[in-house]
Amino acid sequence: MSTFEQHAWTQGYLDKIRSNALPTLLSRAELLTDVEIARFYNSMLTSRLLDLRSRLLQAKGQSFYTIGSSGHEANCVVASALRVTDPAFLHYRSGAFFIERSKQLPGSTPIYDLLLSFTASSDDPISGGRHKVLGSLALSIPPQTSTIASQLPKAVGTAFAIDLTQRLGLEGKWPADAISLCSFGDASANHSTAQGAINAACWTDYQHLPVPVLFLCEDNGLGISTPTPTGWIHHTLSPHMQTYVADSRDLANVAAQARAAVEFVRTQRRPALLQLKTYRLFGHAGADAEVAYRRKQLIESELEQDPLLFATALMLERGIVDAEQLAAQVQALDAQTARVAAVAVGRPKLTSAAAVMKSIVPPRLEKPELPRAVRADVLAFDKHNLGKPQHLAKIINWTLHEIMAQHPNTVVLGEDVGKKGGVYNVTQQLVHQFGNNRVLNTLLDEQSILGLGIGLAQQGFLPIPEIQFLAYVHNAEDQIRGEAATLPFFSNGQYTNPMVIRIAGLGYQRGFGGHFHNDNSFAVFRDIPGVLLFCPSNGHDASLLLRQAVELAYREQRLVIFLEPIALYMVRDLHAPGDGLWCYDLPSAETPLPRLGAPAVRESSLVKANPDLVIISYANGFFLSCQAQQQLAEQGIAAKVLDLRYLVPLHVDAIAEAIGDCRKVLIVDECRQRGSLSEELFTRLHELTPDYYQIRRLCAEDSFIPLGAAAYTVLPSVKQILDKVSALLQPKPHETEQHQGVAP
Ligand SMILES: Cc1ncc(C[n+]2csc(CCOP(=O)(O)OP(=O)(O)O)c2C)c(N)n1
Ligand SMILES: [Mg+2]
Repeated sequence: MSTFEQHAWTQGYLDKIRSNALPTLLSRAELLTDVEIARFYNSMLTSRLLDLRSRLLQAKGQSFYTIGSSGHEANCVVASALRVTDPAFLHYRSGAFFIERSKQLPGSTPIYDLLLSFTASSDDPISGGRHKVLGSLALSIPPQTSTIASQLPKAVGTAFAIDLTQRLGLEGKWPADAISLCSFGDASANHSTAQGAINAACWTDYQHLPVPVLFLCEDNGLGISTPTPTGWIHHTLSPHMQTYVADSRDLANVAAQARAAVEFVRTQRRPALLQLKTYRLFGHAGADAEVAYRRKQLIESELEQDPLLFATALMLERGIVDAEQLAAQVQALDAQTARVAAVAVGRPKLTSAAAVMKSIVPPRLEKPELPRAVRADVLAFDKHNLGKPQHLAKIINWTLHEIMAQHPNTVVLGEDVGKKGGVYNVTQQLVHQFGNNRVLNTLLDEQSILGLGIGLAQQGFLPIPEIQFLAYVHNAEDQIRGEAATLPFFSNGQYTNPMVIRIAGLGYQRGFGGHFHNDNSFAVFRDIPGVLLFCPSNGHDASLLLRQAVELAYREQRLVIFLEPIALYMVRDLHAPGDGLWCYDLPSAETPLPRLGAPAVRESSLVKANPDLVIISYANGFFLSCQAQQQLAEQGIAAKVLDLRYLVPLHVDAIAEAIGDCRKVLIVDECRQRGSLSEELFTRLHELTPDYYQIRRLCAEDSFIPLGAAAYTVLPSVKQILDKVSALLQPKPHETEQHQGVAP
């Protein structure tokens, strides 16, 4: 649609009103009062004029997003059936829903707010100029990103969380009788994320657990250029839940179906589908040349089905206004959007990286210190082990017990975390101590687990989801990357989802599992702004780091990924069977938390004024480096070994401080040469003090991990560490100071 056509549309619309060239009504809409019709009409028209205005602004380089709601505006009727306190996770075509909901909150200024969003002004009350999103804190509309269907898992999670709050007698963000709404397109309904979320809702409902979520499918029959087969949405979705069907051209029909659907979900606390027939007008977005894939005739006949024309006809037919009054209303509203747009384009923009990045890290909250749990009580179930040094898995388990006792709003969730206690017993006994409302055995779907985590967090819980193996986070990573991590960013810090995601991972499991149970890449977390990644190698640090992660989530609303090296879960000995050197005491409640970003330092048993080299590692690599350290000491070489513990972000100053004056550095990274932390560490150390350090890397091969003993052929070993050390200490003639960072 060109600028000319946009003006032409308004003119043509006015002509239609004046000449009464409007469609025949499908019903007289007896159900609706005149006041309701006039309000819906206003929301629909406002949304339409804003769509057109956004395109006009874009033509002038003043607006940056033109995907609109034209033909979908009857979704405003659904908004009116809901309350402003019902969280709504919206499709990008739910503009009229947003406007209608604003009317439930006196003082709202939706036209200005939306225009600020289109024009990317830092005054935009939801995203602060970072994206065009439909969102508002006051209206309970968390902002959505552009990834279709990614909001469905958290909408389901939110629904579950609302009723969980009641079962646990806690205070939540959304009230006890709230319901969760998510809208999405018909093509989006096919996405595995949507299917997974709908399945998760139905799986929960099937077990008679409350999950009050309304799925609103805005079915325009197209996904960009791909038609949705006629009847497909009904065929694929309706067998699973109570379904309501409505046509946007008949507002009374939409109201009846929407009210019934909302009533059902609210009173039964069960999921339902509202299939709303919509019509996509003016192409997919501003830049979409629809004629390339759709017959002109079809485009024109779709324009005749325009729900706004039907609403217009209803206004006139019911005699709410006459044609001239209505035309005047349209012109007045159009003029108003033009005036407000003129103001919005002049409002400030984000002009510095610091301003853009301000909301990557959520704001810190002033929260009371919670009393620590009484250890003897919390861990009484394991009293014969208490007081004795333990391996990593048990110490994490004990720490989880203490955390859950201290923070009444923590919830542990994941596959098999209940009675089985997780694959490696890390969550054992928790369900017996805290009950199955706080230890949630989920279905097998990582997207739903993380979506539930986000929903719980938005409701005010402190969720601790578990992903069984690192390799299995990948098919759900968008829930972290595109949803959880971006929520504070796109809401200017107003919405947050603090949580601690525990993931068991990394390689070296003796003779077990092959690649997927020994995945040695966490590169996926390293480039997500704002996310923290902790990785302990031993029980002592694990306990402190887990407490710190929870503290950061509790107080600073942070999203922390807690990576646990599976191969070290049960390890007790370091050098020889029975030495018990990898068993640790549970740190006392008074033990101070480590300085964020500071590596743990393990000095050589060989005392020298200065170490001969420093080995930097983490997790299994740290364990192997400690073994190497002893052998080096026996050879008269003093190696200081650092355990990074905090992997994202890297605090290079703290690392350099721990290295001290030593120039020779070996990085032992159990992840692959390409994409592993070693690359960043090497670069950052070099950038910090150019050419000061003489650095070597020992990494895993760029390979997947095979089964059995073959696994060790591609992973760093103690022998390789020793070889690297000797190469580093006795450079060969061709290795010069400039020739650093040779791949292993
Ligand atoms: C996961 C993902 N894949 C692809 C896209 C690109 N994309 C944006 S909208 C869209 C079509 C969505 O169609 P539908 O769900 O029917 O919504 P409609 O635009 O028709 O309202 C696609 C493929 C995306 N945003 N997200
Ligand atoms: Mg569609």
